Amino acid sequence: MENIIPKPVSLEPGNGFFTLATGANINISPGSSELQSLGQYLADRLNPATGFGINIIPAGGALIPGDIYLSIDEGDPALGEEGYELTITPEQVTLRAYQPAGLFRGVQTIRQLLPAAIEGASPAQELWVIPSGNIRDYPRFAWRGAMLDVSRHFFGVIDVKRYIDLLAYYRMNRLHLHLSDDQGWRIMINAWPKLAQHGGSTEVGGGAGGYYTQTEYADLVAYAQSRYITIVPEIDMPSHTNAALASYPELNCNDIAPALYTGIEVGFSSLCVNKEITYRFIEDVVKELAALTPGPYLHIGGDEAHSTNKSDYKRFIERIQPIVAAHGKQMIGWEEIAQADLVPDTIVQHWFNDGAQKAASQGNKVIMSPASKAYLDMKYDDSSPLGLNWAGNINLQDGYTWDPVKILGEAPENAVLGVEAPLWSETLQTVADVEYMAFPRLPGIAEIGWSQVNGRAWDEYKLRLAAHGPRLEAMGVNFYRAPDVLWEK
Ligand code: NGO
Repeated sequence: MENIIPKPVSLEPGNGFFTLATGANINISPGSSELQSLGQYLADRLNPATGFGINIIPAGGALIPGDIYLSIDEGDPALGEEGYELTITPEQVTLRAYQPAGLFRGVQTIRQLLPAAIEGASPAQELWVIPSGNIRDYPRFAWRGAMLDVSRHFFGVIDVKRYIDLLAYYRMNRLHLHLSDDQGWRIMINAWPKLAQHGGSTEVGGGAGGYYTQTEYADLVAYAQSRYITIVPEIDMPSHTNAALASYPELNCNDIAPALYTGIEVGFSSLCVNKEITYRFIEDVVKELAALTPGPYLHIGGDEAHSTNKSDYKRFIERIQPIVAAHGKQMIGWEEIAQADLVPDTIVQHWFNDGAQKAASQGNKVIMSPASKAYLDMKYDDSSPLGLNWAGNINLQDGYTWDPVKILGEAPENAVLGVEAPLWSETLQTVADVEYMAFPRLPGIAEIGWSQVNGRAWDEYKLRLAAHGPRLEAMGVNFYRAPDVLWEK
């Protein structure tokens, strides 16, 4: 019971065990289609390894021994959107929440309380027991995210769905997709089809690249939604735009399209900020992307505009802000955007300078992704075969032992919306590469985002993490077996 990640707010062990056995059902109340899907999600996690064929039924009057109960009836509003209460007795497993999202987070805790073999893909010989006890749990921060760079190397729908499932297991709730950069444009925009067709046709190292059709993107969004994860799309501008500039000559100040780019330098490209067509282009892109994105956020990048002068940059950001708002979205940008005059609801993402601190002092909300702690693409140590090291190496302890509200200096703590772990893919070509860099650092970031700061310590966390080795193995995750953790077998 002690090995849950992220660590729950409160946990009281009880006496005895609940045993999941053949014939068990998942009872839902109310019997809505949303809870039916949620129950099915849990059954789909339990059925392969147990072979039980667990079904979903609407909860009746008397409690059935051996069953699991998921309920939002008379849920406690104090649990908030994502909190839950889990009671395990030898007779039943009862999960209650105020909202379905809370049930979904609690379902992850049920998974983690079962033996690690529950994550296996085929029936295993195991006694499927859950220790008795009570858990009451809710997140510290509203924003617990990961970012995947699908531009430097392209990752298809199946790969992204797998990443979504792993985020869900650690109760994260945002996936930021870095959909465009110098090396590739990864989403079809019908008004400007060459962005994807030409701008998406390669990647770092010269491989074939790729892009999501709008149908594929919508499928990803829906898949994430079924895991109560919000997709945050990013189109980077005015820099990191070579793929777009290469696709349409008119976006360049000199009307000449540059060649596609497959290296890893940053900051050399810029949209032509003094041409009106640039803003028509952005208007079209934002319009289509906003229509495809049910989540409230749209990220416009804004980082490292080294080839745009400061006053042009400022005017540019101030012109983009109302475009995003006009399409009903809340704008997010990397912290460089704090040089511009921001409207109060623009969110600023910290990575490497003091822009977020300035924005927070002015009343804007910030997301914390400090490069030296939260960048999953930094090497673990000098011997890491993948990754970059411009922000230093980040071993597991460095990646775990920081507090998002302590990074901002004098800025108010309540400005911090939460945390996000970016994974830039300059050096990552396959899902195995992605997993190797994300695991096991990502669960640490998930815990920083979810768990209360009191009671968190590396020495205790690393024991819990050790117990996740067999779970990650059962899921087939290619994780880095860091030598500072005594991985359980
Ligand atoms: C920087 C840069 C990205 C790189 C990344 C590599 C930001 C916000 N912009 O982070 O283009 O891929 O570092 O670590």
